[in-house]
Parts: sequence; C-alpha cells; structure tokens
Amino acid sequence: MREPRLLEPAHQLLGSQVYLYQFKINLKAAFGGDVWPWHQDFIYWHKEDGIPLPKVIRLAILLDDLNEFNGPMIFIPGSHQQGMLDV
Ligand SMILES: O=C(O)CCC(=O)C(=O)O
Repeated sequence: MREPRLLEPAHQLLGSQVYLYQFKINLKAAFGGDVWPWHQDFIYWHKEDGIPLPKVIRLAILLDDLNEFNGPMIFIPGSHQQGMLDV
C-alpha cells in the first residue's frame, strides 16, 4: 500500500489523497476456477458501502503469468461512459 510505484500514479490520476478501500486475492485456476460474469464493481461499492463517486483506482498485482487460459479480466471499451448499469 505504501509502495511509491503504486501510490504516486494513484495520486496523479485522482489528484487527491488516496486510501485503501479493499484488498483481496482472486484465485483463478486455469480451466476450473471461478467464473466472474460481466459486472461493474462501482455499483456495489456505491449501493452497499455508500461510496459517493466513482473516483476509484482498481489496481491488480498479478501473482502468476496472465494469459487467455487463466481468466484474464476483460473490459468492454466505452462501458465506463454508460454510467451505472444495474444488473
Ligand atoms: O478478476 C475479474 O475477472 C473480476 C474481478 C472483480 O470484478 C472483482 O474482484 O471485483
């Protein structure tokens, strides 16, 4: 959390002080791991935790090599401009 190589870009992108909101390890075993269907994270943080604005940086540190066989996270281009989509 205090690593400057992570903190400095976060400061620059958000233009403010930052805090750690949550951390976790997502285990994705190749071919047999969990499936994460399409979703937006922020709608849960907003509704359940009361975070007012999507002024958030999501940072992932990969513990293994990432490839098409072990569950890469995929983004839908432009979806961040469609606001919160309730699923
Ligand atoms: O790693 C993914 O595929 C999605 C993870 C995610 O949305 C989350 O951890 O909140």
